[in-house]
Amino acid sequence: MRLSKKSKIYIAGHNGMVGSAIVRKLNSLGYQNLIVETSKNLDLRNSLETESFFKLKKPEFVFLAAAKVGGILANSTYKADFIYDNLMIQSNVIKNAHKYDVKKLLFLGSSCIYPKESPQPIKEEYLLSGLLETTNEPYAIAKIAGLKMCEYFREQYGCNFISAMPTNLYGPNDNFNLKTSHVFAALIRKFHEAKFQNLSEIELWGTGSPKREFLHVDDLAEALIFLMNNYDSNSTINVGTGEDVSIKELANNMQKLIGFNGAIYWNEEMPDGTPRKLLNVSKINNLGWKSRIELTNGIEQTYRWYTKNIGN
Ligand code: GFB
Repeated sequence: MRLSKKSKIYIAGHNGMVGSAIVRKLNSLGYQNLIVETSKNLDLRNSLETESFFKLKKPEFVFLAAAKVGGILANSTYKADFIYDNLMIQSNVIKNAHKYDVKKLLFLGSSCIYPKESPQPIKEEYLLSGLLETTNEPYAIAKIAGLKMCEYFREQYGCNFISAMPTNLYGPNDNFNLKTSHVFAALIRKFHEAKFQNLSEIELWGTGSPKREFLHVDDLAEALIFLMNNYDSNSTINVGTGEDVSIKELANNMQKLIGFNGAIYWNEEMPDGTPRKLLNVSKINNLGWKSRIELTNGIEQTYRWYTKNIGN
């Protein structure tokens, strides 16, 4: 099953960082029949609204990139919202994709679905082999339910629903709100504002020793289209770069690139979260996809985008 240039392709969550990267990539590849709807006009947590949307639009392919997402503070603060919103969104989209005969659906999860103490790098088969990281357990449980729901709809109804588990993401259209953002976006904004406000010090969270793998959303979008065209298996598949850095290393790289000369205060009252979550990406690499955007280039590119679109 492959996308054709005329296929009716619904990108759920098209305004978010991941959804907008998928739309950009599909447009650049000449796919003309994209279906999108704002969350103002279509609340995917609402079953009736979601059903009438599918009944009307009848998409053939679905990228399920709509979700309630956030960094370590948001996830540990709004636990009920993270599990409820994500379960509702994904259940409504998956159920209606089946009911209205969607040819193929790709569900997006996250690397936080794996146990906190997984051996590194993390293989897909480590899923459910241990306790989850507490700071993002609600989100992780919702995403595990989503990938399992795709597997069970395939098993019971023969649906061609696949799921992909990306690592930590960054890039254009990220969320730069310091309370709800992920670390990459938070550091871009903190260093930028500190530089232009001539601050002598900025505060970062935790010890800086956890390690994270960072994948640019344009690489992810290319991987997801690759999987939509080449992957039809029932088990989930990791998407990442295969390399990680400590938060401290990331901060030092960004501080140099952005040109902030002040000090960094590491507030250890804030949680570190999972010590490490480097993905084993040999499965997708063996299929024929590898990430291309190096982290240093990615930081430069994202900071340029930030200063042009937000930080001016
Ligand atoms: O990206 P982040 O918020 O989430 O935090 P996770 C990564 C690391 O960066 C943590 C540290 O150790 C944070 O303490 N950090 C340092 C900061 N300074 C900051 C800051 O100013 N802001 C933020 N946000 N972090 C997320 C999950 O976990 O990973 C999500 O909560 C999702 O559900 C995502 O799975 C991929 O990487 O720890």
